[in-house]
Amino acid sequence: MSTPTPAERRTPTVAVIGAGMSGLCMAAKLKRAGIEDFTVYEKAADLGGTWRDNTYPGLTCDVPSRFYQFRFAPNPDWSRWFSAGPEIWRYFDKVADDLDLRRHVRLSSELVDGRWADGRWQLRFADGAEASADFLISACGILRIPNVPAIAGLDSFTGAVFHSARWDHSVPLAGRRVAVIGTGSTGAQIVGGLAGVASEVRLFQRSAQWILPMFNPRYSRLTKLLHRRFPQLDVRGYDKIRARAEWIGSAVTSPGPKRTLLQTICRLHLRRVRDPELRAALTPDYQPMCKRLVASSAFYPAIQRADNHLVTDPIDRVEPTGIRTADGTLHEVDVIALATGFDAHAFMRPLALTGVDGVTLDEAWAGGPRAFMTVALPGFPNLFTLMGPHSPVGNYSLTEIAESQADHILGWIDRWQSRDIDAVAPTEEATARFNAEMRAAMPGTVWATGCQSWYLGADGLPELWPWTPDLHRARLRQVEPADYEITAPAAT
Ligand code: N01
Repeated sequence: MSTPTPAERRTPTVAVIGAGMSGLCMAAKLKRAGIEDFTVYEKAADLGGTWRDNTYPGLTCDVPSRFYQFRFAPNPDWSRWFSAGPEIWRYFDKVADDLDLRRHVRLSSELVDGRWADGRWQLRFADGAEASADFLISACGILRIPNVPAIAGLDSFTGAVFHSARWDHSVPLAGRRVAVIGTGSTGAQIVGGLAGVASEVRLFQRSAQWILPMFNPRYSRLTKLLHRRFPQLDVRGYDKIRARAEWIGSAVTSPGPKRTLLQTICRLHLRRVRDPELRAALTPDYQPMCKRLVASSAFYPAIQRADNHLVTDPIDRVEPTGIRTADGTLHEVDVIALATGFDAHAFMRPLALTGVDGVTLDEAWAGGPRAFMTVALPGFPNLFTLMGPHSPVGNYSLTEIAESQADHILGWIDRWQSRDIDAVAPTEEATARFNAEMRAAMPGTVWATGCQSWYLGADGLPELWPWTPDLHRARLRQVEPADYEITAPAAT
């Protein structure tokens, strides 16, 4: 078949689910590829995803600002090495404006059902609206559905109680007693953020966390000026930090001196806690980096304040005026903040998807979420995922991962435009082989060294990309046609 002329190339209709970081990344890449017929369906009334939902005190992204941005959308104006949540939200908002993405975003539009029928995705929304698309791209985010723990009596509490991702800003905190449940990245940041604001903070710790120090200087006016004048500096900064982040990534995925060095830094950092009893209580019983590493220079000073308390006795129940621990103590508080994490295995669910032969996503994922190369699902043609199962989501920048995945997806859309394909999905064999390869590589990762975390699947094994982010990028660039079931257009 001869190569189609530009005029013969087809124009696809693309539906993207979610206007958070990765949905906006996909939208920007589509636009840059000259594709205009796309819609980003967003369930909420505003764009921004995780940066819209998370507004808790102390929220700071622990990935450097210069690397937590799109490589194609430099930002000379970052105020610090690590940015606070509202600044990042503003960045994505500005990207949407600068790249004219907003008119493609349909807000308050929750996709509830998608079916592959007659070579297209047939879509139905919560408000009854319908649409169809040649490609369906899930950019729903991973840490989206709050995990509200089943603690007895939680409903009986007479003060305010809310999850960290649903922070209730109408509740005053100044001079009040606040309980924080959970010691992940979120809990650690909230404790730092509340220091000196609340009259007392009680941190309920089920497991201690290793914490990497995070120095956070301001960018000078001169740096901002230079970056505005020479945008290449921004890209160079991005690449430099990416190389450093790759270095950390390889420490996580294979044992050796790099891992030992990072673990030693965490152990030395813990020495900032002067009281031996408190230090012992804050010392985890597993290797640093087994859970996602928390990065904070504010946490240890905050937890050592006289008005803050670490509670390590297990929670027995919540009562109208506070939290009763197993030792019988009632910890009276005015506010309970649940920093208890998310359902990291839902991905695009509860959205109902039906692929080839009427197979539903729930059926396909009965044994747990799985994908081929983090981006595609067997039996679900022309469906792609950003931040899908097995993405390398550790302490690395998700913006970079989203870009690699979006570029891969664009490659398939380009083949569709050129009339090389009508539909594509990975084969069952390739997906099974990829999952087996992943499992074989897991024992080398630090996540498999014995701890509980959201990285683990139902069978207790980690579910993340077990190699370096570098390899993720490289493998998404190499498409092996034999790994895919491709429907070619009918000959004319
Ligand atoms: O959630 P988590 P998170 N009773 O799942 C505890 C990203 N993030 O929101 O460890 C008592 O890590 C649970 O205890 P245990 C980042 O990827 C990024 O903090 O299971 N405690 C744990 O301490 C991060 O990894 C940034 O024993 C209960 C905590 O709650 C991810 O979000 C900032 C409990 C949950 O920790 C999730 O972090 C913040 C119960 N019933 C977050 N149930 C950046 O800066 C759970 N816990 C980029």
